[in-house]
Amino acid sequence: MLRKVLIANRGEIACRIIRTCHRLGVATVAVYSDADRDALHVSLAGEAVHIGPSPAAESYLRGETIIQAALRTGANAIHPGYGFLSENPDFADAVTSAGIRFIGPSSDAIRAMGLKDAAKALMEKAGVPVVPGYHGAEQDPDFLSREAERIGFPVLIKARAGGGGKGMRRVESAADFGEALASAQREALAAFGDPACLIEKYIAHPRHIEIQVFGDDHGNVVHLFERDCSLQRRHQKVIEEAPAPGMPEEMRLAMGEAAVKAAMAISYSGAGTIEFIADASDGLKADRFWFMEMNTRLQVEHPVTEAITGVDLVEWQLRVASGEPLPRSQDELFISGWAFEARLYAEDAERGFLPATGRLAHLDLPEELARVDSGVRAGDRISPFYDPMIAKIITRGPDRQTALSLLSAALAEVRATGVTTNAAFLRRLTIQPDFVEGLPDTGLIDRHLAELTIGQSPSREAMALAALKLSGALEPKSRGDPWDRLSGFRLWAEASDFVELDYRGQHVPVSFGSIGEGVYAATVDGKPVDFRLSRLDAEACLLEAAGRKHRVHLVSGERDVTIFGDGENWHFGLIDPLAGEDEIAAGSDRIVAPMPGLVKLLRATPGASVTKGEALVVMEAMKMELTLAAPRDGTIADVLVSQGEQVIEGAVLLILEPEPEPEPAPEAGEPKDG
Ligand code: MV4
Repeated sequence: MLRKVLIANRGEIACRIIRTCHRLGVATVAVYSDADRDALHVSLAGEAVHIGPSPAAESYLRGETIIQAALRTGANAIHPGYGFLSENPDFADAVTSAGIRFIGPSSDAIRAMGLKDAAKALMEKAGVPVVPGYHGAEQDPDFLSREAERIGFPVLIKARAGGGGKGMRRVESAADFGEALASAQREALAAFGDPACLIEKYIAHPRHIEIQVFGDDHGNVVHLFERDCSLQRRHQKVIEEAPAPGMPEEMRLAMGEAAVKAAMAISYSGAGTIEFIADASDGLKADRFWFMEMNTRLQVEHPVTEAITGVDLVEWQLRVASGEPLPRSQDELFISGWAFEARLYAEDAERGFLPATGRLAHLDLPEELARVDSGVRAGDRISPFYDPMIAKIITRGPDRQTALSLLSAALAEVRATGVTTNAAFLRRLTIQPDFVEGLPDTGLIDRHLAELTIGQSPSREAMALAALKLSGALEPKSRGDPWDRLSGFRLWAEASDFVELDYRGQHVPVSFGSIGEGVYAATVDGKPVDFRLSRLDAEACLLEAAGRKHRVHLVSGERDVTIFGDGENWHFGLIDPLAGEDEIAAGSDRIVAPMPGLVKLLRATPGASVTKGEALVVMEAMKMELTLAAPRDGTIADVLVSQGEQVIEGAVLLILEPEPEPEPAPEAGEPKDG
């Protein structure tokens, strides 16, 4: 077995790999950048080596630095995870040349699958079904146009170096072909430095179905069935599942066989995925799937395969890398049950899935209902340097409906504050009727975007509850009812209290009081509500309103509270009754973001003196750069953002010390500081 493994990655995948290593008694070495000094993967590993500044290009992509770290710590293998250097054949070669095992396929296998046209030609030769099309090197427009005619319209033009949909053009008729080709080639050249394109028959109702394969160094290859990744948005996978709904057994056999053939053709060793596109216009059919590409790494969504097969794929990677044969033969592999994975991201679905950054003040993940693969914990920062994934939530059940209900329940238990997440968006997806029916498709999210991204508004009862919490009315007191200082003996008139809430920039006046044991009456924005409240634990209570009980959680900061209930969450701030006047007086004391965007440069530290017009912040918003300057001479009192942070419109970025009272003019002739 491998003695010590260096994990050339970060986040959840580094943590996930470390856990399997430790279970098998293999020592681990983590690597980390400046931003990851206190990251979870660093604290889990046996030892850790600093490899450079925060940008990936200066740390996690520095192959030589990482190899040096392995040599220095005596690691005899490197696991690349996914992304970063995982599919870089030169890195695989450099690792091997340094006398270290690369936990992955040979560099030849990585190279063979790197260029999409060459990979397709190779697969076609190996007898794997490939989408009808032209995958050759000839790029003459007239020639390609004739090829398009031969294939039959509509066709899809794709960049040979592409992926992720860049440089793709659908062409309906011969008349449009020339222009579409020229534009695809320009885009491909700009994006990949390679203008070459291939032409394919256009599949109008595609499903993305991929097969997990595994090879060893003894010529064995098996497959571990399929994953359906059709639920995507802008080529980003959102929820994956295994097996694929509606897949006939005959098609499963044919796809598995094709995938094994593909891996055999390149003597594949280790974990890999063969990505197929299936035409689902008439249901899934055994003769309507085609090879798209091969990913020569462990994938993000590998846990759904683990959930239905009972195999630890990282364990298999380690065993195969140490020269062992595959632990199981094809006859010993079965699908058992159904599994889903949802990708929990720091992003704001309602604002066009804008990545969110900041400090995760509070983080509860549903460990009892699901397998949770995460690389962060409460208190960590989601930085702009890396993928903003918070966790993968994986559920398994005996059947699809059970696994999906579990996913829905698990997502409703996600409670994060400080950073906006897509948890509510994901949960709405789990109850979307077409998806529940087992009809995932690549266009589903876009077709239902509004209903999936726009959340329910908070009920008036929820607003009243927020007001109670923010006023301190729910805090335990040393005497009387420990839960509620307002309950019991006081009369409504006496107990009445008032706060003004901030909900998404709107001011909501709330007055409230207790009219009995756990019974409240309130006026929210002028409208009366009444409700009952009973406490469940430190954070949770039951809110009974209009004859229905809702389990809600309250997570509060110093002057704000987030209410989690019904799978949704709402954030409320407390408006300081004096702030209005302050704000006017302090108008020129604050530097505010004029639009949502990224803080690219920050030239301000508390205590520094600034002069009027001095550039303090550079923001990037909608591809434009915007410089925010000091509105007057003064001293910086507070810096409320950090470089790389994403901010909303109106966010206060910097505060200046209040302007001093005018001082008497200095005497003439008094020396002045330069
Ligand atoms: C296609 C296609 C239709 N016809 N190829 C998108 C990214 C790349 N990996 C392959 N993609 C597609 N290739 C042919 N010949 C439609 C897509 C496609 C897609 C595929 C899988 C999952 C989601 C998708 C979303 C849009 C387009």
